[in-house]
Amino acid sequence: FIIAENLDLTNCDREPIHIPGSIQSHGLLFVLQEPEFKILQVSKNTYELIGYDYEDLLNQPLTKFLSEEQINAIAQCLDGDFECVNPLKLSIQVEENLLYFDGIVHRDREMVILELEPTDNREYINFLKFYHLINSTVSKLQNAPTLQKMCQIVVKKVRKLTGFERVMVYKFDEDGTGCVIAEEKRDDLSPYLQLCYPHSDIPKQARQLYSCNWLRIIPDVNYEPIEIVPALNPLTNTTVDLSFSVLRSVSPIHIEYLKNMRVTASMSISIMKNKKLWGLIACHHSSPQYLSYEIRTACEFLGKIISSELVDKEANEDFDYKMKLRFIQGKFIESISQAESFMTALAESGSNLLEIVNATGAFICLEHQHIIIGNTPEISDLHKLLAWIENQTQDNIFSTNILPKVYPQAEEFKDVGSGLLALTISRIHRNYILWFRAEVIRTVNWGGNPNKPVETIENGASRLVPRKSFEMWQETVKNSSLPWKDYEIEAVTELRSAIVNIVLRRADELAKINI
Ligand code: BLA
Repeated sequence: FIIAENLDLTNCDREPIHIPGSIQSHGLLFVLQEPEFKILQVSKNTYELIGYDYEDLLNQPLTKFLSEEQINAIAQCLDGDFECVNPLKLSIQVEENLLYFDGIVHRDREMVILELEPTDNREYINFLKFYHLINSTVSKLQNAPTLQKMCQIVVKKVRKLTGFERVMVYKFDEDGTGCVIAEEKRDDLSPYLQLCYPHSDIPKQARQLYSCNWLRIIPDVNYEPIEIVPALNPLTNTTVDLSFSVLRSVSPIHIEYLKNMRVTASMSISIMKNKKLWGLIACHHSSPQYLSYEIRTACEFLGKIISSELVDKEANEDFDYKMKLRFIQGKFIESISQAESFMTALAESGSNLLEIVNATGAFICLEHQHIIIGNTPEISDLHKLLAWIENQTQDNIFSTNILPKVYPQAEEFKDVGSGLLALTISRIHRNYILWFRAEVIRTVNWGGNPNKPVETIENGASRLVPRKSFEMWQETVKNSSLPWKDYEIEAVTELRSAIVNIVLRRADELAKINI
């Protein structure tokens, strides 16, 4: 195992974050053996929270400080659909005071893990109250016309429910890059909206854990981790697995990241799509923030609602975009089929030609005539590029979103042409249409965020600052454009057959006239 002290930024993926051997200090953790719930392991902070030395609790039954009735409730909770029964409302007599705790219990293989968090809510929250807390939001989320609107509704509601100063939806790309796509925040904070971060900011094993356990909270990053003793379970001889614990101590690297960001409390909720982690609702606060289990559950529930709505909303979005493409394509084909001259029709098509594939520039080459629309490389570069494409492939379509990497001369014009989609209409007549896309960095709208959160940190630690990590993400996407979607490429294939049909029909008509 890599222990925390040996961690550095190169081995983050290997940190076993599910078995830190310690918890955050705001609660207690007990590892229990059934049936009598004998305490096999315990967090060392029992004296501070319930007035018992941890040594006096080891190997003792829970009756040492809980009533039979409370222990029966724990047993029932474990037997039943315990997700619904958590938290248990427990009280513990500590000298002359009766202290109240939320008891959160789950089974890990043959062990039972009981966690206690001090609470002010002594009563079970009424179901109707919980229902009203989120019912109207659930309807709003379901009725949101777009994914973007749905994310905006959720960040607003989570902020209202929790009081966090900043709540974001953080969405992952296929390569693990994460971008902030919705944000609700205190007015004076600088926005993170539209900023993107490399996959390493949330390493692989953390994503894996977050796919199983939907919510995690760090109420105060300045906590002293509390050891669980003995370190190895006497029966299983292993470190206790805290994957499903609510108090799990957090990776020291991530704690450093949060401190560098001037964040004192953090919570994040998983958003899943087709069993994969699609994104997170991420919350920040600049001072400690303790939230009741009930409020956390309400937030987790909202995470589940948006997860179930995602598939439909994303499919709709794709559908709407495809329909728009089809419409533009139809109009475009109609205009060129009616026009006297192909060249004039293409020249007049202007932005329609760009919209067909969501490009930022296009170059049309029909034998010796050329048309340029939007932002493209210089004409001399275009000719060289065309000669290169002719040698690249016999296919009618060539596409790349990393042109400077496959064609180094493109480095010169990557700001307008990091992405290329080339359509060959006729090789013999040298008829081509080339579409270009700008470099991603220029496409992402981040220029309006000049306020740097924190930048005064040295060396290795500076990597753990969101602004620096955003810069690192920029390095990884240098020389690339947004990828061409399959149906954009299909649209171009269809455009080619339409053009070929028009040309053939014209040739036919001409032949008849000549006769
Ligand atoms: C976890 N990193 C996380 C989490 C987030 C981020 C949201 C989930 C834990 C939580 O709820 O706080 C990242 N948070 C961000 C980002 C923003 C944000 C990008 O607010 C931007 C606005 N982190 C690094 C590097 C490493 C690393 C370089 O930047 C390691 C090499 C590690 N991040 C790391 C680890 C975890 C983590 C190990 C898991 C923490 C845990 O659950 O124990």
